[in-house]
Amino acid sequence: MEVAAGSAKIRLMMGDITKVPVDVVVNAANSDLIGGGGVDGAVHRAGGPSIMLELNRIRPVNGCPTGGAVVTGAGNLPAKFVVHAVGPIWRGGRSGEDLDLASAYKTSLELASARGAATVSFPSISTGAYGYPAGLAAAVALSTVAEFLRAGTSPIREVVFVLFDEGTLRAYEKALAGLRGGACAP
Ligand code: AR6
Repeated sequence: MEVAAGSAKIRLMMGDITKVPVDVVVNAANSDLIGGGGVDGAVHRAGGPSIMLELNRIRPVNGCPTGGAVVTGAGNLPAKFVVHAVGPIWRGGRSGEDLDLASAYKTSLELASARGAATVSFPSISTGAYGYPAGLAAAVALSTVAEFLRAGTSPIREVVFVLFDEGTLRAYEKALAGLRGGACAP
């Protein structure tokens, strides 16, 4: 499934994000940037040790705050760069999780744009170990990406969400269909 956002497009697919060739792969990292399970584990396994070596050099003293991100090379991944984005841990929805999640996407898109990326892939940040409900996360993810692309200030031509399982893909399809609905002029 794909939709236009300004002169760019947003595409959804099911798969393993480490296997999809793009300019920039976004990883769902933690504040300590020390690797982990889920996408983070897969990115470091497939990308090889150079990614962690680079993180060890650039890691901020207090880690990377929730909603923030850092960039490294992509090692053996079929990409030029990896953006390591820190999504929020779900705490029930009243702790600003939506703003933090939107910030993780926006910061990633800004960093990818600054590297001249034409294509960017995202996993479903925060909906695995961090427990963010997929339907709510999908709405935040897609509206944030669509707004960014519609502004037309970035070299990014395509954002692809690489979703790992059927349920997450369905949640994003539903949210993307909602996004396509009519818009009201201000
Ligand atoms: N490709 C695409 N999506 C994947 C892949 C893959 N190879 N592997 C898992 N997913 P998670 P989070 C999906 O837990 O919730 C890590 O330990 C997964 O099914 O990777 O942001 C970090 O180090 C789910 O739909 O990220 C952090 O400590 C989605 O990716 C913490 O987990 C996100 O799941 C971050 O938790």
